[in-house]
Amino acid sequence: MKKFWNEKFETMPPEKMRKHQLTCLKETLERVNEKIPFYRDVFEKSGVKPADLKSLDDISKFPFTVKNDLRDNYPFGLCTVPMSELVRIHASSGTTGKPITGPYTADDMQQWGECMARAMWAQTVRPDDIAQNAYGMGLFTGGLGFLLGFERVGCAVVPSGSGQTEKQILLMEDFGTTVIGCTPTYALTIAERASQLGKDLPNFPLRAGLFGAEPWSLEMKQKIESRMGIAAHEHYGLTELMGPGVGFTCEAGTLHLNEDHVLAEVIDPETEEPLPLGEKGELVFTSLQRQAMPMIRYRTRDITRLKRITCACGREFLSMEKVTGRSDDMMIVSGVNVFPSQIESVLMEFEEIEPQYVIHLFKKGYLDAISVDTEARAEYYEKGQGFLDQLASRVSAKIQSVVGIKVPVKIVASKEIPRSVGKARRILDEREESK
Ligand code: DLL
Repeated sequence: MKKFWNEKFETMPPEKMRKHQLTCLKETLERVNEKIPFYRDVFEKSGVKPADLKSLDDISKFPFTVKNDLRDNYPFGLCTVPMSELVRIHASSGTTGKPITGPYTADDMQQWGECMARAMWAQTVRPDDIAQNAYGMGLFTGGLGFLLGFERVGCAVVPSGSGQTEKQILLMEDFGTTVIGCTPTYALTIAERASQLGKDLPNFPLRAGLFGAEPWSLEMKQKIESRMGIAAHEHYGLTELMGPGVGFTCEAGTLHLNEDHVLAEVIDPETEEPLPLGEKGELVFTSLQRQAMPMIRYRTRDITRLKRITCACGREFLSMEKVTGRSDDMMIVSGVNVFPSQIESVLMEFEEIEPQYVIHLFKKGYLDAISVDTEARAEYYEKGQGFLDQLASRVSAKIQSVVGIKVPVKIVASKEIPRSVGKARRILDEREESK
């Protein structure tokens, strides 16, 4: 059995990869400049033209693209091809305004399937697997992106979609599902329902989970692994780039980027200056092969660092640290920057706490303040309110020691926090109401 899905690209030495990236980048810049008035205008305003790109580092001379540019050019203003060449259009819902469109040509679909198959192969998915695809099927890129990858690898896909949790468990048991794909929070929802139904997931044939689409801490990963009795693998991606398929963890647990398809940079979100490898900042991507809607220096708002390591898996692809949060999820509380992922890591350390939480963000005078609601594991409620209050203050003290500020914690009733079938909504922004 082959070790890599695409050995040539996955193990390409960095120097050779850079040459490949440069060729693709030049071609992409020329194409967007010729076909898309938006790019032509912003390049002109910044005083650059595609011919100025002599080396990969010259990308820093080009302007960024941000979500609002996609909204302003909604729905197809950033497309380089006529509508007749599109074969699929996805969209991300977002929380405000119009969606972000993700159009694909037939070639883009090929590329997407290739990127997904590489990831799945690295994550031990093989043709004899029965793969339950519990990502949302529809406009969201998760479901249909995973379908494409599973089919490319050649496994039997069960397109269950998200939701109908009891049905998911029944299918897993009856079909002998070996691999599941869904968001990490949905995995927890499934595990919880299974245990309520008296079903012992670790004794099912299920052995691997392909999780992504939202931040999740390492502690949450361990919880999922033990509750489901599986190895959890990670997928990273975004609608603007192709959906899932941008980054994936290998057998050694490193998150690699499909570097022949995306050029990654990390910038300081304040100064917008590129940061050296290893420094933490905002991830910026440029599409290298995308036909329908290539992105130039797209600011993801995701916070991470990039690293060039020698990975035990043999892949040469650049690696990226787990995304700990989005800059727009960062809360500033009493002058301290707080990410939901920090709170999550603390909560998950407590054996008594159920991996469910929401953060209330509200106004206290002129300042932003937060409080956390979480649940105890079912059996601890029997110990009475005194125990729960004491547990809440222990959690609060631990958060203070990690984050540096006092955050009130409340242990709410069991199952009070809404369970998610897709991406969890962790922050409840109540600042308008509390003014
Ligand atoms: O979430 C694509 C996807 C589907 C990725 C399935 C993985 C699996 P969007 O809905 O456009 O696309 O959301 C993209 O989700 O900018 C990150 O903030 C977040 N995100 C995605 N994967 C991860 C991850 C899909 N593994 C946005 N860790 C991205 C942390 C993630 N955040």
